[in-house]
Amino acid sequence: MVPPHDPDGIAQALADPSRRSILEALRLGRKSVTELCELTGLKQPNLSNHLAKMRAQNVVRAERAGRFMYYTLEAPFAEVLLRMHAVATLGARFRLTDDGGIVDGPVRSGITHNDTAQLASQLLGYLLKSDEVSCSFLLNHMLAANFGMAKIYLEVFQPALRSIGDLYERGEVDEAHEHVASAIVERMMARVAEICLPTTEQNCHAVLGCVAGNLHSVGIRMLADWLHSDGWKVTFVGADVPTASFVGLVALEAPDLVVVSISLENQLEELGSLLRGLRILRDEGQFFKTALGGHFKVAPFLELRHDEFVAGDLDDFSEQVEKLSCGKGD
Ligand code: B12
Repeated sequence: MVPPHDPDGIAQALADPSRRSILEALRLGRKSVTELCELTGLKQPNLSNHLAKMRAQNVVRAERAGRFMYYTLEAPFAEVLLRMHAVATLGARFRLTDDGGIVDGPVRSGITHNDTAQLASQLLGYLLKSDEVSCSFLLNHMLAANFGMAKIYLEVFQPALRSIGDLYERGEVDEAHEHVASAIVERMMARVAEICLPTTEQNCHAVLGCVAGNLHSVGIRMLADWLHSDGWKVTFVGADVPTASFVGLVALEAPDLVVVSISLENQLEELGSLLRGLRILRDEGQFFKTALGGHFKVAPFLELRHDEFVAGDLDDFSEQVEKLSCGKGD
């Protein structure tokens, strides 16, 4: 009997250009045989032959709807492997032009520059058009050019999102576009985090979340991804965390570091309550530091204790984290 998600099946499919083109087409979603013929350029008997083999190996799944048979990618890891393959062979089919377009072409490396300011402005253009496919090609380019996580996050994603904020302030972009842009960037970040895996283990644990009322989760997600890639154990709680349950989670998980993001002045009161709750845990014997940051600069409003610190962006945060020692309570 064929085991579920036969790894040899997906390896064989990746090694075969025809099967790979079928899988690439299926990444776009469920497809009929006719659609697959059009997308791959394969003749139907040849296509059906490949589909039958990949079906037997549980690489693809078939389901009938009315008169038609539809195919989908079966193994979740097929998607991950395909992405890695796409990065490795980037540009074989598509290339991005410097002015932001995508053209078909046999050029291996599409973008002819690695200037992050220019890449950020290209990304901004795609985000404003809700063009996730072009965003994805842009990310492929950066991964193929071996940009690290910090460079992609700080020099490309962050400035593009901040430009969206400037446009919002001038009334040129609305909340819906802000939502679309941050959702696309979050999905791109998930791809980066999947590739930038930790190479060491730090024996350090961080809990990260936004203070109650703060919906801006992208920035703190960047910190979480960076900590994870640096070997930390990470508990990411996300946006708008109710204060009592934030404190409850910290009590339960006993981390070395608690990271809190705040974006607007009206969240200061909740931040005050959260800090009080965390200080009680410390007074009761838990050892951890608290880092504060985000769009709203808390420094003039809160008096911080020796075990609490404020940082700016990811660069500043990572510098301060490098100096921490875990598990010692100092
Ligand atoms: C996307 C976005 C949203 C999205 C957020 C979705 C999501 N899933 O995150 C949505 C649509 C929900 C939103 C809502 C609002 N937003 Co908004 N938003 C933005 C935008 C465009 C991008 C935010 C972002 O992701 N930036 C990129 C990340 C990487 O940068 P970052 O968040 O600054 O994070 C970095 C550092 O701050 C730091 N950091 C972050 N957290 C922490 C924590 C610690 C401990 C440390 C050390 C560091 C740290 O490290 C990060 C990485 O370097 C900004 C514009 C901007 N200038 O950033 C406005 C912006 C933050 N929003 C703003 C406003 C006013 C709002 C709204 C009130 C109205 C609106 N625009 O819809 C609501 C309020 C929501 C709420 N209650 O929190 C203002 C805030 C102004 C202010 N501080 O007074 C901004 C600056 C836009 C503007 N110019 O007017 N927003």
